[in-house]
Amino acid sequence: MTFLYKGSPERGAQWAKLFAQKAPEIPFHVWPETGGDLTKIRYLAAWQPPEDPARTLPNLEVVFSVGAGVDQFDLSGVPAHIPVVRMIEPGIVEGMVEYVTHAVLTIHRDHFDYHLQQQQKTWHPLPVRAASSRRIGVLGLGVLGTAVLEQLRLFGFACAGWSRSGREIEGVACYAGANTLDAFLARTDILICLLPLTDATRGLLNTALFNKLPRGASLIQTGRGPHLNQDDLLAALASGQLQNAILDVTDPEPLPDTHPLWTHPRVRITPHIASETRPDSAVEVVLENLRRHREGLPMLGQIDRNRGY
Ligand code: NDP
Ligand code: OXD
Repeated sequence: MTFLYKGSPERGAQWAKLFAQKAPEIPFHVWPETGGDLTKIRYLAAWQPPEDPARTLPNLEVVFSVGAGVDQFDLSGVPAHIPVVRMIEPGIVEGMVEYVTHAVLTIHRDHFDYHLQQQQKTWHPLPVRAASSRRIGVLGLGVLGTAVLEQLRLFGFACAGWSRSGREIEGVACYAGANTLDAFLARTDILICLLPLTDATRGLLNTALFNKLPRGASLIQTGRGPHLNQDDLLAALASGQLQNAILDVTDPEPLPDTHPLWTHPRVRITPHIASETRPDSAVEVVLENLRRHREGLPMLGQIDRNRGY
């Protein structure tokens, strides 16, 4: 029951150390070192599996994504009977809550304007708006969207979220399904994207959607680059339909040097760091999932391959 890690070698070394401490009975290898006999590999944790996994790792039983999303996986090469498990662990959640809270407060407390003022040596206080008058809307009410809203609610923001099937979150107006999207957008001043990337969500952040937001709304994009039509974003910023955008993900990553988003005064870009899997808590979750798998129980974060998330 050998475990193979295929990702950054530095993180692999951390996982190896944690496995040696917490589960010394499980042989653990960090790709491209595999222990020699690929038929012994039962479990794979990867950002991207090796090519043709069914042939390369013929006795594979579970594929773990080292990230919360699985859109980067080419699942066509992973046989249908093999469960694919995404990462749900406290480190990813805490990181995302911090990032989005910081981004919301940056917009809410007018830091885009004050940054421009500073460049012009201008001292011009703007009116401070009550959090209760600022309407936050989160696309995606999963593990991350829910945690973000639970934090933002504490500041007093008017909070709402949108998902496919609906949720109940205290103090948050929850919208469910495509036919509620327009009403959700119409009441959203700061829109946060925390959707998985699927055929249904690719390109969702486009001109048609921006036009349904109140004029002067802002975008925080922490999903996946291909959710956003970047030309449409530039047009919405130019027309004033959108006021600010904070992008943690782009398409491609990184953007080419000449891309206008890099230097746009109303855009902040970070290099896909909103949150990161934390090896110590991730290994705990993976070990719990290995136990569940051995006992025939459902694993935490097991995705529905038909739904794509
Ligand atoms: P979950 O699977 O827990 O939640 C996904 C949510 O999106 C669910 O509420 C789901 O609805 C909703 N959803 C999916 N498809 C649709 C659709 N077509 N229409 C409406 N709602 C939809 O995911 P997480 O919260 O854990 O993560 C969300 C995403 O965040 C990841 O997939 C990844 O893209 C991104 N991410 C980005 C990181 C970064 O550093 N920038 C780090 C980690 C994650 P329902 O509840 O009905 O199923
Ligand atoms: C993830 C990510 O999905 O880092 O975890 O984006």
